[in-house]
Amino acid sequence: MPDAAVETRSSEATSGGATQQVDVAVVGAGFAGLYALHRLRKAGLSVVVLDEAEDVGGTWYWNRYPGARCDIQTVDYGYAFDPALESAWQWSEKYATQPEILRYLGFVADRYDLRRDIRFRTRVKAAAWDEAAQRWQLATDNGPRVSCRYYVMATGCLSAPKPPEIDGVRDFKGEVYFTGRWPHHEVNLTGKRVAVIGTGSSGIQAIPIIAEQAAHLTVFQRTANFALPAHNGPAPADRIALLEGDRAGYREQARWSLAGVPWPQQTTVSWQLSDAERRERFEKAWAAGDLIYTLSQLWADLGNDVDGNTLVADLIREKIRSIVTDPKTAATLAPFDHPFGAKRPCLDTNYYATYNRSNVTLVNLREEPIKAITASGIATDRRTIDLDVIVFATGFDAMTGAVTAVHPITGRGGKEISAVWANGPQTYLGLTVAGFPNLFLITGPGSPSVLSNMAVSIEQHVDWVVDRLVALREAGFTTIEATETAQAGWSRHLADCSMLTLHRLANTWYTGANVPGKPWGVMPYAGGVGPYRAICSEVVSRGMLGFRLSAPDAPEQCNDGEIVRLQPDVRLVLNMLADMKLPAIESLGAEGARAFLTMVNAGRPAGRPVGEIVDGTLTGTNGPLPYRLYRPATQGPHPIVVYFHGGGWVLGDEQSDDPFCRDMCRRSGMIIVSVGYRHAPEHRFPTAAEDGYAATRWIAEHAAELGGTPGPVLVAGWSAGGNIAAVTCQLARDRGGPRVGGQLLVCPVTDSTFDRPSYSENAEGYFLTRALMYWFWDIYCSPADRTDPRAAPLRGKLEGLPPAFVLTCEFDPLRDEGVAYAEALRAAGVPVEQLEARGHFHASFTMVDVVVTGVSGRARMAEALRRFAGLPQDTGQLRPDRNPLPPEASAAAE
Ligand code: NA7
Repeated sequence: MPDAAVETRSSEATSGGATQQVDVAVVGAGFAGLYALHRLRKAGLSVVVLDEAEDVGGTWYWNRYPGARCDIQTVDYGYAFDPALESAWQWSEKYATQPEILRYLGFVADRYDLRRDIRFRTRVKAAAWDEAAQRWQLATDNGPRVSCRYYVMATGCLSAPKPPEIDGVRDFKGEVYFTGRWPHHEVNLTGKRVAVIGTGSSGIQAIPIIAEQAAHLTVFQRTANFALPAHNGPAPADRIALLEGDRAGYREQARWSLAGVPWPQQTTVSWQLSDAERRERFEKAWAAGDLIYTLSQLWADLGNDVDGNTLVADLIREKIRSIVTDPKTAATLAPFDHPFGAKRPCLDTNYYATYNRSNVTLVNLREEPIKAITASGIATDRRTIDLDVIVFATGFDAMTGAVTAVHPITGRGGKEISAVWANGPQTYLGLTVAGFPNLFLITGPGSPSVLSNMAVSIEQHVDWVVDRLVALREAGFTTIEATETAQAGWSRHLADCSMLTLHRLANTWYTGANVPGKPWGVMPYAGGVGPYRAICSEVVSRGMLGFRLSAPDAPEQCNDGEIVRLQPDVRLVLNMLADMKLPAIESLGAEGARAFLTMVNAGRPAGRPVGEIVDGTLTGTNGPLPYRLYRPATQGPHPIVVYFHGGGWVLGDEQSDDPFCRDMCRRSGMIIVSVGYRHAPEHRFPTAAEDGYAATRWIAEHAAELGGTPGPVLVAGWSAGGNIAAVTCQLARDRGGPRVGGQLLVCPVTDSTFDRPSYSENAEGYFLTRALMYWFWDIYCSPADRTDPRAAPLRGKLEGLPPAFVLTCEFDPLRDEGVAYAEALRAAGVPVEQLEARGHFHASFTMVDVVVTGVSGRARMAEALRRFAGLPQDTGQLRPDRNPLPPEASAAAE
């Protein structure tokens, strides 16, 4: 058996005395390294590629286990930089086998005459930045050392196999194989007793084939994984027709898509579909046999919401039960501890049906862990299984292993990258690392990489890097290095992006959780291929933002800063609004602005279902006011929250914050009564404030009729509605009731001056503009009245008010007056919880259906409401995002 996880394969040849001098050294001759070589050469740079394999192929050179195939359709899985190459190569199947992919990469190497610059059978033993020479010096185990100006790690994300982590492997007298280092000679398993440990993609592809050969196969499963049938065969005619109809357009669409495959963005959410419609969509996806299609095309909330995800997970579990005949085995195979897609799902051929064979046994390691590997087999804590062969399909030290575990990389000041990354990888754009000048990572941690079609991401990375090297040369610079500021900003952006997905809810190699002791964090960029591409371009258009460029005898250029400070979905929303070139709301007049808001709201999907929605009328000071009541699905009576919508006292109505009211109702388990208070200019100050107070009093008095619990009501509001909620608390205190148990103020208007910094910093570009706020104030309230605490509650007496939760957003003109109100309340002895939401804008938290990254803030608001009402904290049943988030993920949204 091999001595360790990795088969010994390189000879320790002596290094030659000479040093090979090149502009660029690339490690790895797989998809990335080959394209890098081609582009760099075309750019007139001298290049050497180093690879310890005997030939090209990278990951596809080593992963030769039975059944190894790609799981992105071949129509999408290949180079797209040269249409002539595309026409010259014909894939034989929908999903190509490893030998065919290897042939393809060999074909590419021949076509562009790449092998002449590749040193095979050559492992880089160490790479060090030579400060004096401003070059990288590489020690190799075969042939001369290499000195290069630029060092490119094209080492792949899944190329460093992880050790077996099970005692006794060395004692086993039979054969041991690792899927990631499968021998190049034929492995004959016929008639043998074989074990496969691991049921990730590699195990799931290999198991059905091994079962056909082995006398008996025992599969050791630690985590049941989701697998979909590949339905391999000829490439689907519709995709081929799409590609051939407009090849350039198809490829371009892939480049700007979310996952690197040109599927449109799904906008229908699960609750807009009936059970039958969802099933129909699911069956279509099951028949299509396509991971990206299934992950992206069923319904929009599948990938970012646990409830939306559970709907598809249940349907897959149903399929598993229908295929596997033994109910206990079916139950063991049904994934239960992570959302579908949170861990990389697999594409299989006959995987589940394999367990119906009489020569296959499934061992559930969650019930009977392996005690040790012995000389004759595997001992669990219940039995001993005699074996001839053990196959480890236990995966990789993904994303970082290919950089840190391959050879020491020493940057500025003698710092090693493995030490710098001790608490998790730090990169800028996933492409560069501060302190490591002229080092580039292709599909490194922090890039879309494994959450995308690698072929598309690799081309984008290589193009970006080579274009930068050419630009550097033209500008006379020789060194490029990311700044610490840019890198720290990128780490925050990565964590923000991870809130768009459910990857944080699974123990997976995406987060490092598969390697004992590895720091936790979603490593790939989850914001999507298209947005990532746009960001990389923006770095360039903003003068190489976040990079330090230098040359021995030239002044340094450093345009420092963070490329993305907004939350990723906020960025998309604001970009979309900017692209629409809408007229300024204040230019439309009150009626026009109202019509505009109605039109926008009509285009949004209906909010999530709640137990019941009742429209009614309450009695205000001068007559009836409409309200809309949202009742939870749980047994009442429930505490009541009186809610005031946003809209600058001019726009909106009791229905306009519908998605937010539904969300708060579901999360808090309380009745939300949204009040249709009167608006300016028809009803100027203090009508809205007085209506708010009167409505609260009426609702408190009629709580029992509304299904509410007796006792204090709570108030809540967003923007101008936050102003009304705050004012209502003051009026209720001063006018002898009703009793208010707490106030939730979301981006509230609290003052009537415009000189706080947020009014200038966020004056425009973030949806709520300074000009719009001026307009609202002018319509609502004459200057003489603006010091009245009913207009500017910050100017009122704050002692004796109910506890508050105050949420402010970084990119909101109202930010600082919200913060000021929270501070003033606290100074007045009022208990205050404050959330200053980083990267968010004025509408982030009410745009429930669009701004997914607001989820943890909304969960905290609901918790505050429950606390105000004296309810026990959420037991996990009320929240749509009810899986516990790792603390890092919760913190990320703030
Ligand atoms: P994966 O997806 O990391 O799968 C590895 C499997 O091995 C997985 O089921 C692991 O269980 C299991 N495993 C890992 N270590 C152990 C130990 N010590 N004991 C028992 N079981 C273990 O790697 P693959 O090679 O299958 O696929 C990698 C990617 O390549 C794939 O996602 C595609 O993108 C292509 P766990 O889930 O960690 O409990």
